[in-house]
Amino acid sequence: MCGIVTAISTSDIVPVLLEGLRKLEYRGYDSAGLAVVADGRLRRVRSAGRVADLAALAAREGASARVGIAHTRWATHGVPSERNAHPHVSGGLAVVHNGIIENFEAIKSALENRGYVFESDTDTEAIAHLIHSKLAAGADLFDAVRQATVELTGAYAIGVLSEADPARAVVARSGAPLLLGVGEGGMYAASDTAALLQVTRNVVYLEDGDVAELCVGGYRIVRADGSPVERPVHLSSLSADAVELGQFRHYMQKEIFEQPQALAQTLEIIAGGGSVTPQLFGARAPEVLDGVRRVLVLACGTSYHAGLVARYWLESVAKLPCTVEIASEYRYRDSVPDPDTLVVVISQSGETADTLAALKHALAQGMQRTLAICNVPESAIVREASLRFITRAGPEIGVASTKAFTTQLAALALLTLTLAKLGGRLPAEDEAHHLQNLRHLPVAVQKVLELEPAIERWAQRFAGKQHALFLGRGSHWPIAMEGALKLKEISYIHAEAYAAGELKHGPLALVDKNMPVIAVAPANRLLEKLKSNLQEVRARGGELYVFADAGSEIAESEGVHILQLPEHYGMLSPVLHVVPLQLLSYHAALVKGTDVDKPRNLAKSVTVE
Ligand code: HGA
Repeated sequence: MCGIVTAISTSDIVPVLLEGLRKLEYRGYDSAGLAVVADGRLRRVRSAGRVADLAALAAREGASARVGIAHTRWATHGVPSERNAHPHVSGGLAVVHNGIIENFEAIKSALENRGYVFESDTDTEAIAHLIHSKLAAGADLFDAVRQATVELTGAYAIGVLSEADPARAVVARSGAPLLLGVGEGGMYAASDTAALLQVTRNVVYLEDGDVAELCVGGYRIVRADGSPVERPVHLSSLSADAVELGQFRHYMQKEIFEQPQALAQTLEIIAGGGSVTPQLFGARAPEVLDGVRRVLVLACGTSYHAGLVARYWLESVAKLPCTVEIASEYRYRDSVPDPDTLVVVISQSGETADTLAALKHALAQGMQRTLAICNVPESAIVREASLRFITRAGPEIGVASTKAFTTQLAALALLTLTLAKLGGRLPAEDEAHHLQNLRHLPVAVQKVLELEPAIERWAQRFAGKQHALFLGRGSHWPIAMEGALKLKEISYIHAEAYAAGELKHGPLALVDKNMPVIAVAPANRLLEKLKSNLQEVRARGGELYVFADAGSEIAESEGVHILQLPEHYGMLSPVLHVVPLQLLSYHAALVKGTDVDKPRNLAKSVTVE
């Protein structure tokens, strides 16, 4: 959340800052702003609107410069407004920030006592004045930033600029992502690689506690105590095309349709081989997985739903007890640590603050067997865990997660098979069968995508509703939860998911002709039970929208609408069944005219608690 860009170059950096913000806008879009030093003066342009509004404003003001910082905001402290938009200034100094400064009130009152006047409601402004106070005490810009960071608690990635010292920009990070871009004739920094592909693919990942000075000719990095440190330069494999919209109207739509390819790339690792091996999860996997007796999955949001599906797989196929917990709860709960538990953390970005903190909490409790399932190889969570599985979904820009979810499920299916095999519970013929199904998965998902026109018609019918109920059983209950979450996120229709057997214990009271009920109904051993629950809905006048599959045999009738997925898919059926629910929420949002890729109040890559 919040995107920052910093640039210093021999040519005008304003277009680079704006293009960087466009690529980072998925991280927050409450406001946007930039500051540059031009003709020896600090100039700031801010807009309470989107990056496009900022660009228009910057063009009107003729902003151009060789050094600058920029920001796109997801508000944590202070309402979205121009007054609270970054950069925040103190004298001739400007700061952009991603994160939360937990001790900002103490810093603020100390600085107010010294005469500093605060103009915004943000925590960030305290950073600006704090650095300014260090400059006033005689430190140079680089050292002033370093000294200030020592006093900050909480999370930050910052970019800093001073009109007194326009030959450099300074950046620092702790607990929020930040990387440097090493360009020809310029140095850059940003919250994510996508913002820098326009100028360079040579990137340097900063570590927590690093402070870096950027000049036209190069950079240096120090630790909080001032000691110099070297960080390797990586060549990013991300192509600029991967973050372009292309023929699609929205990133969410693009990413839904990229799922066959994303799954194929993620599963390439087993494309040729005839068996699963622990090494799929990293070189240390044989040692880390040996003797694992239970699994604890920690995640948030959509990734949490992936964990809930995996619980059914791990318990039924690998016969390992599995608990799935919301990361923000686990990190503050008194739990009983067990060193033989494999802790699996799941996060698209690998920067999710609560998931990272939950992982650190588990490690601090002595749970050393850890696995990260992530879509970003160099992310904080991947670096922290002992094992890793990188989903190869490609960049996910749409705030509503889609291809990250299905590729996480593919990774969790491989984990299930691996643990089952290590436990002696996977006969060779079962393994061959599961692997064959996994290899066929991209084709099966492709066929489900062909249901789009029919789903579009359904979306027309219930986009006008205020509420919706989603029902599922077994491993499809979390799929119902994911369908409800998608609908809430982007169409703002209030949606709840229930294990279908729970209906009669309360939610049935809500059912009438105005409450559409969406059921996930594959042909498995729970289908007959589910059919009875659907009868209970029909008996109360509720309208049913049922996603069945080739074997479900549920007939269309008045008030019962059926869409049939082309094939039944055994253990992996949840991967197929989530796809129509993604399409349903996408098309409901289109009918309602909401901003699909930038839903209100939300943003992606949740780097704050
Ligand atoms: N706390 C700052 C930055 C917010 C942020 O990083 N969000 O993800 C603010 O509220 O402006």
